[in-house]
Amino acid sequence: MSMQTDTSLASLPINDPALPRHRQLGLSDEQVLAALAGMQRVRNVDDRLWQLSRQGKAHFVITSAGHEATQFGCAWAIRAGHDYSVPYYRDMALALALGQTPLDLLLHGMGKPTDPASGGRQMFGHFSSRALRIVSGSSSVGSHIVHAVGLALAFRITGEQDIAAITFFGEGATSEGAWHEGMTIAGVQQLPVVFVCENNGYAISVPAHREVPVRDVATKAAGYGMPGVIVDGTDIFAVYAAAHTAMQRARSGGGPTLIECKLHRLRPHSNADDHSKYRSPEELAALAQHDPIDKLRDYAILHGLLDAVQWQVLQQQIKAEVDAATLAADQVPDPPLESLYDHLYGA
Ligand SMILES: Cc1ncc(C[n+]2csc(CCOP(=O)(O)OP(=O)(O)O)c2C)c(N)n1
Ligand SMILES: [Mg+2]
Repeated sequence: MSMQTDTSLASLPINDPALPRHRQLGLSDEQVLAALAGMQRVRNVDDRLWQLSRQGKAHFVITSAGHEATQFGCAWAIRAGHDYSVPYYRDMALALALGQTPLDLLLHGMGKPTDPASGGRQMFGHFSSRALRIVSGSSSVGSHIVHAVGLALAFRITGEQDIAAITFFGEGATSEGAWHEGMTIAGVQQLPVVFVCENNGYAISVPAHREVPVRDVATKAAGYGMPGVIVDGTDIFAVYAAAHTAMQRARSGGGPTLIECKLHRLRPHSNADDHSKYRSPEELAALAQHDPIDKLRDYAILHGLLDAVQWQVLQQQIKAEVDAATLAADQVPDPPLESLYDHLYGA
C-alpha cells in the first residue's frame, strides 16, 4: 500500500473518453437526473427549515447548502442498508440521498414524535435509520469517527466480508483528539472504513488556517498509514469516482482512505449564526459561483438530459412536494408532556 498522498483523482474504468463523464463512470442518465432532483429537493427542505425556525416551529437548523454534490456523490458509492454510514450534522443531503424523505427530515427538524431519527428526542442533525444503516452522530465534534472505526473493527472481528463503513466530518473535526484516535486505529489495523472530510473552510466562524495547521487535510492521511485524496467537492462526478474507489478498496480488504472534498458552505453555520459578521460582502457575493446544484444542472442541460423548461417544471414539482411534506409534518401533534422521560436512560 502506498503511504503517499494521492492528490490525483482515483480512477474508474474509462471506456470511451468521448462519452460524457457520467457515462465514463458507469452512471445512467436517470441516475444523474435523480441526483439533480434530490439535490434540489434537499435544498428546498433546507429553505423550509430556516423559515420554520423563524416561525418557532423548527428548533435548530444546520444547512447542507453547498455540500450536496459531495453527499450525493458519496451516496452513489454506498450500498444503503448494507454498508454503514456515520454522518455528522451537516449531512442532511446524504440522509436524503440514502433514502430518507423530506417528510422524515421535516419531522426530525420539528421534533415530532414520529421523527424516524429519534422520535423527536435528538436535536436536529442527528440523522439515523436502522433500515438504511445510518448511525446517529454525536454532538461532540469528531467523536463519531471512533464509532465508524469501531464498526469497521467489528466487521473484522466477526469476519464480515464485502462491507465498509463510511464517515463524514468537517475540517475542524480533524483537529480533535477523537479524530486522531480513530484514524490511528484504522491505519494500524487497515480497517474497511472511508473518511470523508467536507472542507468548507470554516468551523462556525473560525477560518481553516486558524483551526487546521496544513493547507490540505488530505496530507494528514500519510501520518495514519492510508492514502489521502483531494477532490472538488462541488463536482459530483469527481466525488463519486474517489468515493467509489475508496469504498471498493475498503470492501476488498485494501484498507482505509481519507478523501478531502473542498467546497463552500453557502449559508451560515446554523440558524444561531450570522456569517456576515465574519465573511466579507465580496466573499458572500462570490458564494453563488460555487453552488453545486447550478453546476450539475448546467451539466445536465449541456448533455441534453433535460432542458431549461423541464428544469423549471421540476423545480415547481419539488416545491409542491416539500409544501405537502411541511403541511403533513406540521399537522403531527407535538409529543405529549407525559412522554417527557420516554427513552431516557434510567427513566
Ligand atoms: C468538541 C466540540 N467542540 C466544539 C463544538 C461546537 N461546534 C459545533 S459545530 C463546530 C464547527 C465544526 O467545524 P467543522 O468540523 O469544520 O464542520 P462544519 O460545521 O464546518 O461542517 C463547533 C466548533 C462541539 N459541538 N463539540
Ligand atoms: Mg468546516
